[in-house]
Parts: sequence; structure tokens; C-alpha cells
Amino acid sequence: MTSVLSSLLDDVLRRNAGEPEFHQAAREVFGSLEPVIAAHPRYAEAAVLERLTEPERQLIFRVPWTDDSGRVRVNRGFRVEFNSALGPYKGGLRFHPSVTLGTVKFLGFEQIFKNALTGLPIGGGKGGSDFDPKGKSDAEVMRFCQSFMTELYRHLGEHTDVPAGDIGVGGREIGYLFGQYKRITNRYESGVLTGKGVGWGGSLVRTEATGYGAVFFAQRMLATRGRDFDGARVLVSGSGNVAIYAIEKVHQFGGTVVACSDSSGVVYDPEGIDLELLRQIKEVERGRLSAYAERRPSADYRAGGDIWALASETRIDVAIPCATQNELDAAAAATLAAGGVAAVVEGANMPCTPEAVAVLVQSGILFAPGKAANAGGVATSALEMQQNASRDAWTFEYAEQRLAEIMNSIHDSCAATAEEYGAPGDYVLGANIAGFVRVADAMLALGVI
Ligand code: NDP
Ligand code: 2IT
Repeated sequence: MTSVLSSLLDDVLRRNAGEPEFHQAAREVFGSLEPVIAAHPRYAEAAVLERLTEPERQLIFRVPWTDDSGRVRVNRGFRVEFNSALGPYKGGLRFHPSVTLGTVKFLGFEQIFKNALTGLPIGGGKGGSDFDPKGKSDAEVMRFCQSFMTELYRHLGEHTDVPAGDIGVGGREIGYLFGQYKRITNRYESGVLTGKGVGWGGSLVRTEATGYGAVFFAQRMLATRGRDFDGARVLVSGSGNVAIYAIEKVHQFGGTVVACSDSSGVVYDPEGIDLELLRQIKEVERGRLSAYAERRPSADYRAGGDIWALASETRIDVAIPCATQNELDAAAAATLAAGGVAAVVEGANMPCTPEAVAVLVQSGILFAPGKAANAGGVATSALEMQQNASRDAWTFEYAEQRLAEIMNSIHDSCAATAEEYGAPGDYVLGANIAGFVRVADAMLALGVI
């Protein structure tokens, strides 16, 4: 990194003390930008990086709600409106006890580049709360969502800021949030939230889009080495929205997902994950993964286990981390490399530590960063906004075809950009530069704002 870039990065780290995940995301992007900043002095002259790393607006608010026993509880709500050069702020809401401002800033920063890569008119933002939906009744989740939206609604709008789901926020939460927005504003403004139910303004394929998209990306990337999913044995971490539909698409492509996980343990099922059973437990019963092994004779449950360690006991061709940030470290990467894994594809946001990425790349493993590989979710959110704007509803086949085209185009633009900047096969550099150029050029055109 040049001294100018590293002193800019030092400033970002200093001004955002105590936010290690945001530091990690910023460091990764800065680590790719040297060739593009050197080739185009206009970006430095207009202080594009200084502006990109400073959110346009950061909101933190109190969310009081009453639990089923009548006790008043208080959580913290966040929305970081990072960059709107390309369109309204767009990005999910995460409800998880680990959420801090730094978490939301890392996710919002990544979202700027991810959304730019989709080629669609969406800026970058993210939000959430340290509220834990686990173990809460539907009525408690509803009261929390209503209180959260009672503050947030004034900052939203289909042309301003459009949230969606993320960890802990799915169709149920989006429903309660939309209901409260509609009630407060007296507007049926469908395009203000995405991930809605298909019966009331949602898009077919949005639920599946992130997992499907990651596998479309992986398929295109594997093809550069003459490989595909047919007959492949795959690890998918997590067992939430992204994981479930990544598993489904791998199976449709002829591969076998032999393990998945949650924060309590790992299921190893050498016959392949039974998706119907998994969906019943996770989506219908909202249960834990341990229940899967209790009902499936071929499965083995390992409490507290490490899913990546399976690569040392059985053949694994592709790993798709779909749980959370920093879930795959250097030791896990070394296990995958020693086991002969061909590709690691980030379905989650920043699941691989920087040390893990270094090990994978040095081992010659294909590596797809989340901001490219998991962009199918937000891309389909933008397609949902498009359907809402035209009061239309597309078929599943058409929406999935659009998703596949977008993922192929993101893959190809990352690959071509890496090639152009002298680093063929480096999808991290390709994604960071391709995303940066699109948003930076828009920022230049819009002036100093
Ligand atoms: P869900 O809430 O549906 O599922 C999350 C899964 O990850 C669960 O299996 C959960 O296990 C596990 N998990 C969450 N936090 C932790 C943790 N701290 N430690 C260990 N395991 C954890 O979320 P999604 O599937 O929607 O999101 C998964 C990832 O994909 C996130 O990184 C998210 O940012 C990213 N993503 C999501 C998109 C979307 O459209 N939903 C789009 C693009 C990226 P448990 O139940 O035990 O907590
Ligand atoms: O990380 C992500 O891209 C998401 N959680 C989806 C965001 C969206 O607006 O659909």
C-alpha cells in the first residue's frame, strides 16, 4: 500500500476506535485500491476515499418494548446510511445480541461495494439491534419491531432508505416492520422494505436469492478451472436463510452438501442434508439443528463442533460459509487446503478472517469474497423494488433467470477487473476495484456532497 493510502487508512482506524470489524473491512478494501488510485488521480483529488469511509448519516436510538410478563425492556437500534451516490440506501437489518455500531458500519461499508457490483440503482446502508429474537414469542417480536419502526420510519422511504432482512430478521419481522410503517405513515409504500411476503408485495425468489446466487457465482467460478458441482461434496456452515437455499441449489446442480451448522454445533450427514427436514425444523418449528440429527438416522450431531474440521476426515470439494463474520480462521483454511478443497465461496458477510483468506489464496484455492458472491440477495431486493414501482409481479422462472444473469455478470466483472489490474484470478481485488469505480465515478459526477 502507498504511504498516502496507508495514512488515509490510519485516519479511518483512529477516527473509528473500538470498531474492529469495520477496521477489518476497511483494511481489506484499501488493500486492493492502490492500482486504481495510482492510475486515476481524480479519485484522490476529490477525496473520494475520505468521503466513502465516512457514513452520510449514522442513527442510534432507544427501542423500549414490553415483554410477555409485562416487564419493560430496552434495546439499542442502529441504521447507518453509508452512501447514496448510486441510489437510496439499501441493506438489511440484523437482530442479534452481538450487534454494535461497529458491526453495522462494517456491514454498511461492504454493502456500498456489493450494491455497486450488482449494477442496479442502490446505495449502501445497514441497520439492526442488539435485540435477540431467539426464545421470544411472536407477540414479543411484534412489539419490538413496532417500537423499532416507530423511531426508524422517519428516516426511511422508497427513494431514501430501504431496509431488508439479515441475521435474525426474516419474513415475520419484515411483516411487523412493514405493518407499523404503513400504519404510521398512512401509505401503502411497498418499496420501502424488501423481503416482503409474496402475497403482499414481495418478489418470488427473494427468499432463495442469497443462497442461490452464491451457488450461481461458485458454478461460474469453478467453470474457469473446468469444474462444476456435479458429484461435488460440499460444506455449508449455518442453517439459516442463506445456508438453506445454498444447500438447495447445490443439490439441484448435482452436488451433495454433507454438513451444516448453527452456533451450538454441527450436523454431519454423509448421505446429504435432507432439505425438507431441515426446513421443517428451522423455518416451521424455529428449532435447533440438534433436532435434525435426532430425526435422521444417517446424521451425526457434534455439539460445539467445527464444521471445517470435517475436511480432514472426508473428501470436500467446495466450502460455503453462510453463518457470520470471522467464522473461518487460518487453521480452518489450512485444514481445507490440506483436504484438497477447490473453492471457498462466502455466502455470509466477511466469514473468512484475513489470515484465512491469505492461506486459501497461497494454496491456489479459488476464493469468492462475500461482497461479490452473496450479492444475489440485495440484487433480488432491487428487483423487488422494481416490481413494486411498476405494480407488477414476475414469475419464479423470470426472477431466477434475472438473478442468474446478475451473478454471472458480477463474476465476469470481478474476473475482468482483476485481469485488467494485473492480478488474474484475484476476486478480492476484482470485486473491490469494480465496486469502487462504479460508486466513485458517481460521487465525482455528483460533486462535493
Ligand atoms: P439467519 O438468521 O437466517 O441464519 C444465521 C445462521 O448463522 C444461523 O444458523 C445461526 O445460528 C448462525 N449464526 C449467526 N450468528 C452466529 C454466531 N455469532 N456464531 C455462530 N453462528 C452464528 O441469517 P442469514 O442466513 O440471513 O445470514 C447469514 C449470513 O449471510 C450473515 O453473514 C448475513 O449478513 C449474510 N447475508 C444475508 C443475506 C440475506 O439476504 N439474508 C444477504 C447477504 C448476506 P444460530 O441459529 O445458532 O444463531
Ligand atoms: O447483506 C446483505 O446483502 C443483506 N442482508 C441483504 C440486503 C438487502 O437489502 O436485501
